[in-house]
Amino acid sequence: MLIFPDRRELFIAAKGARKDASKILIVITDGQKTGDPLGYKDVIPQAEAAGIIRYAIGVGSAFQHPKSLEELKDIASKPSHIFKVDNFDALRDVQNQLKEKIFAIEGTQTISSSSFELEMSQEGFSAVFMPDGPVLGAVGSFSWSGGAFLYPEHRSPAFINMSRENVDMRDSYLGYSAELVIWKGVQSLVLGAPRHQHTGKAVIFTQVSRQWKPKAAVAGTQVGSYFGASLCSVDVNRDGSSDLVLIGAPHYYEQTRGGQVSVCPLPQGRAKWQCRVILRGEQGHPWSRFGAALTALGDVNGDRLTDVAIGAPGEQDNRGAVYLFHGTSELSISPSHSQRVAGSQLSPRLQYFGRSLSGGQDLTMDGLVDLAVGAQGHALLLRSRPVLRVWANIRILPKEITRSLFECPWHTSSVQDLGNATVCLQIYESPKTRLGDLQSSVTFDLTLDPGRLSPRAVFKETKTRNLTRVQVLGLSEHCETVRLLLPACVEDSMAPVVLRLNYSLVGKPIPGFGKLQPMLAVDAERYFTALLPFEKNCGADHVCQDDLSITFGVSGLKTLVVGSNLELDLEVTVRNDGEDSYGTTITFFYPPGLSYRRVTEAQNQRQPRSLLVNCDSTPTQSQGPRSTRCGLNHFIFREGAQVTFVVTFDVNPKAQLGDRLLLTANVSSENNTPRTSKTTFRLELPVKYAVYPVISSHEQSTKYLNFSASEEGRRSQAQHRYQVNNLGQRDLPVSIAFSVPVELNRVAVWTDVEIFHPQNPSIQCSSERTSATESDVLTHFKKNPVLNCSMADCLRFRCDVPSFGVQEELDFSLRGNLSFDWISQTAQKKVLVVSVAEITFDRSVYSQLPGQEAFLRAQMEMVLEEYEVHNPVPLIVGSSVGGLLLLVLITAVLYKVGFFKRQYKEMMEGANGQTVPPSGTGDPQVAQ
Ligand SMILES: [Ca+2]
Ligand SMILES: [Ca+2]
Ligand SMILES: [Ca+2]
Ligand SMILES: [Ca+2]
Repeated sequence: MLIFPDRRELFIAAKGARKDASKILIVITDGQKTGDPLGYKDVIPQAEAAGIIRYAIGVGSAFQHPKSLEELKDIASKPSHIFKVDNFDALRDVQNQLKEKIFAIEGTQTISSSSFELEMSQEGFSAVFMPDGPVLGAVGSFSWSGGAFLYPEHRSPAFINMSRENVDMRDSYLGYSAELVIWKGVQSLVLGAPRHQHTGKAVIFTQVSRQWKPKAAVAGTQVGSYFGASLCSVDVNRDGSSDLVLIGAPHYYEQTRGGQVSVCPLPQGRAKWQCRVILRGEQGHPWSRFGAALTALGDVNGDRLTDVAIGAPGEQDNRGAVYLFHGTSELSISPSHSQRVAGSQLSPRLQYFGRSLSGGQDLTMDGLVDLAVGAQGHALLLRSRPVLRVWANIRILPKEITRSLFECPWHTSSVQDLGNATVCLQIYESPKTRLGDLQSSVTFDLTLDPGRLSPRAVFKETKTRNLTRVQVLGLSEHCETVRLLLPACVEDSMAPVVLRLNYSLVGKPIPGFGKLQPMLAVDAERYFTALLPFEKNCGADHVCQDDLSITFGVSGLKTLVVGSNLELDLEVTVRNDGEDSYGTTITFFYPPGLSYRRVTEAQNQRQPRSLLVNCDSTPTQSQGPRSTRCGLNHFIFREGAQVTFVVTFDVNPKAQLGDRLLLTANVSSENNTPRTSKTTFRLELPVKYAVYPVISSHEQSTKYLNFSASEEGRRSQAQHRYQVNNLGQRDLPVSIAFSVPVELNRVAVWTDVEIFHPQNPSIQCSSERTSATESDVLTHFKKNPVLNCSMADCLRFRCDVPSFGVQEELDFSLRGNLSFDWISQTAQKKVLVVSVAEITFDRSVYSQLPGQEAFLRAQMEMVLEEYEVHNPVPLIVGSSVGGLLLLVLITAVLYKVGFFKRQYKEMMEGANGQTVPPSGTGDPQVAQ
């Protein structure tokens, strides 16, 4: 059935038809018309005349009938405008075909093209009032490139867009949001394009010779984030110029929170537009759409900086929430929110609370800005609470504690009146309201010497360090005076007595304003501190001029012997001949090799308290000079005071200090009195190094020879061996001198003497002859049968060891041929021949370890003895011919002179025809 519509009711201006719009009629029918008195012949010409384009859709099987089909042809303007479908579901396909055909008719010159200009512009999607006139966003214009129309008064509208400059703008939705920016009186327009290149963009347009041109743009970072869906310009310091634009990206995805807002300061000059701070909602709301709505609030916390509100309508299963962020003095927005108002706090039924916001107006007429919040089907008005701040002050009289009160030297201490402290509080509103006198309950705590173990002053009222008050105060100054006492003598009179005030405030609900309750500003100060100093003993000028001096000594030590003196004691005396000295410190400077060990009281000192000094060393590199700082335990070093103490340093036995040790000490204080010659003391101490070389005679030396007076011209080989060791802790150059008698009154004693030193080839030895100092041979030998270098001419060897190493051992042997003819001059049968060895080194640098001097010298004595020959048969020594009798005889002689058993046994073995071990000397008479 089809009832054909009346032309008089359709397509008339009264029903909304535009004069220039195409007129399209779609007739959907399931069969032939019935019950309509008018025929097609009556109505189709009217429709033709009105230019109505007609589509006919036949639904169902009726149209297999030729008559019915004919009817469709009558209805449709063209045969191509006829559609037939089997059922109503199939209409959906037709709808799509229709769309294409209708759009082509509507928007384009040619039927095949599908591009649009302003047909789908959705003008009014966003709106902002500019000084020139209103601006309406038209997101759908030019294939959803978008743009905005500005309607200036008395002029034709201007279309502001980017589509002709940049084909990439297609589907950008420019104009999705619009915001006005004013910089020094010049207006700019910011448009959001949240689908630009899928990440979104915001563009600033400025007017250049009456043309609106893009000036700067900033793009989003995440695909699908809808960056630019919301905009809000903010004049943070309220000087009339916008400082930044908030750009919302409500679909920005993070795992724990959805949506974010970029804080983008306006670009200056040709600078690139960049965003500095990112604002986010609380964790736990991935679908919150934080940033779906933005608004500038005005100043709600009283710091004269604009604050902003941000909607997050998707939080808590779309119940929604609104966040407050404060402006900062750097003309930005604090990245952490000051408050979150959840829709569920206000009503459990609210949905999408925060999907739209409008702030900055005072709708309640109380002087405080309010915030209108849109929710699904609701609009709510949030009002701000009055914010209070407190100004606090404490005056203490008298301004300092006089010395007579706190020093109390002789009389027993009694409680002293210190004076009065006047505590003042002034509560004030910020920002100002029109709410009249606001009352609040203020709690304030006063504490004396907070942080100290025991306070030096107390309140007269409580007799303790604490005093608490709770009072209801209005917006006027409140002052209160409390009295202070000094209960005992004061040990520390340097640091002033501290009086600390802590306060808190709870606003009283304002009568007639529901539950509106003032509050203390979040960032308000909550304490105040006053100081009560002690009078200083610094004369009428109140400037303390100390006069410090320092001296020290090393108590009798003339030379520091490194390796022997393991500790070095400095006895230090510090005096103050001026006014009181504060924070007196003594600093010692010394070379590495010394290290600070301890400080002790000087003996026999009359000092009032036990130890007055403590020291610590600043850790330093192993190289370079070192220092130790010592402070007096008592902070004030009084006028006329003196302190003596002993600082002990360890001396490293391996230290290299050169030939002099320089120690410096200076004394200083916090008085900052200029230094004088008395504040620095220097001491130079000669330095030597302890060494421990030792020399000893070796067992393997010739100790005994005998001879017979008849053996004229016989000579025997003799050797003297010496051993030298370095038992000390450092290397040193040494010289070793050996003296050997070689001639007595021009008769040879020891000839062809040579020196051997097998170990060290770097040793150089030289020799020289020395003359006898005594000449009276008979008298000398009668007294003392010893041939030494006072009687004999000697050969003196001098061997230089350039570096005698630690633990090194050197062997020296003196070898030569000993004659016996000289002995007849002495008229003795038994004489001693002595060689002497001596170690020398540079005594200006080194010092033998004390008590070990004797080991620097050694001597070797060799006994020469004449024997009687009873048998006229010459004794042939060493001959291969020898009978048993002779051997027995020799053995007997040797036994008599102390020949020991091992060699006797060997000789006995030799006599028995066994192998004789080769003898080094070939002389059986040599005792070894
Ligand atoms: Ca500003
Ligand atoms: Ca503020
Ligand atoms: Ca208000
Ligand atoms: Ca003075």
